[in-house]
Amino acid sequence: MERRKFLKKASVSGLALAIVPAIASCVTEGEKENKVTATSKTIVPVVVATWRFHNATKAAWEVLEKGGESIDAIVAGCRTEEADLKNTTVGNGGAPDRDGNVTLDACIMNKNGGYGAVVCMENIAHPISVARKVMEETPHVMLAGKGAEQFAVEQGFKRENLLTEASKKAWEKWKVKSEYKPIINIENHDTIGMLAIDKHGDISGGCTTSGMAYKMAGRVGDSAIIGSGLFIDNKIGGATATGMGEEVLKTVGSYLIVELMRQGRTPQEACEEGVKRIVTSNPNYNNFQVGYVAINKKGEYGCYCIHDGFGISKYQEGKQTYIESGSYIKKA
Ligand code: SD4
Repeated sequence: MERRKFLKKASVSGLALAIVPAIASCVTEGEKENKVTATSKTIVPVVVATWRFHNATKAAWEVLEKGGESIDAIVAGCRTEEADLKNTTVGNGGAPDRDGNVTLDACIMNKNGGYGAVVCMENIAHPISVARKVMEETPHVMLAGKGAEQFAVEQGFKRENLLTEASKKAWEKWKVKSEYKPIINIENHDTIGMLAIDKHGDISGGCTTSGMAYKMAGRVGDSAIIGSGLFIDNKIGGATATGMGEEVLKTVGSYLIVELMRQGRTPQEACEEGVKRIVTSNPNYNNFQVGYVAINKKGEYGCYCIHDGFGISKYQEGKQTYIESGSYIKKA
């Protein structure tokens, strides 16, 4: 993640501490006349993602721009990041667990509240697409481990080795000096959580990750768990998370944020409250990172993370307005 300029948003008091990387998120929205903050009835397609995943948000945006559905935009966006070998926390090229196996978690939610997920799945490069198949082709909502892999193969997905040479080398280096303990790395959070509204005003979301680097074998984080890494209520909005999954799971973060929006909070206020819950209950919060991104039915969005410096900046690239939050901000 590269340092970016940002416009600082008001921070929640008590959270304004840190010096460490904040989340960056990236939004693609319609052109100026259709401001995302519009309260008119105009439906404005919007896609928002954790971190600065331009290629992914662009891929999602291309679907929305052509009038496509939000669920297809989510799949296109998430697949782009899963295929990126340079991203070592999502899909192919993801960092392995402490035994050297790459295990992936992903989930998806559609406009009807449908949910599909895979957890701890190996050897399949596009867990977001397998999660969609679970949602659409099975009577279940979640498949784990070997069962998920077997289902994926039955559905025509290819088995492949997801451990790249670079990830293998990094893991081998880690093994030597780590005493074989899973690490909490506050800088290593590039999970993609993505939320989109299409021209019909329908919201979908997806979240995909290889999870915490060098985690214990069998560890599952928040990303594939409904209400934690992702939650969508098409009447209200959606939220998604990145960072230390254990903390998001304990506070059912994305569900909390959507419920707060239901009670009238803006996406920004709801994200801040989601982070505040974690900070107030865990005195150790300086040692991990959690960030949320949320969107409501009007297309308003917000984002916040544990460490300070989480603001939103806009910039123009061609006809597109991009919006992203600051990362790596040091509070003076
Ligand atoms: C997890 N939330 O497995 C994920 C990790 C993450 O960027 O966000 N990585 O806990």
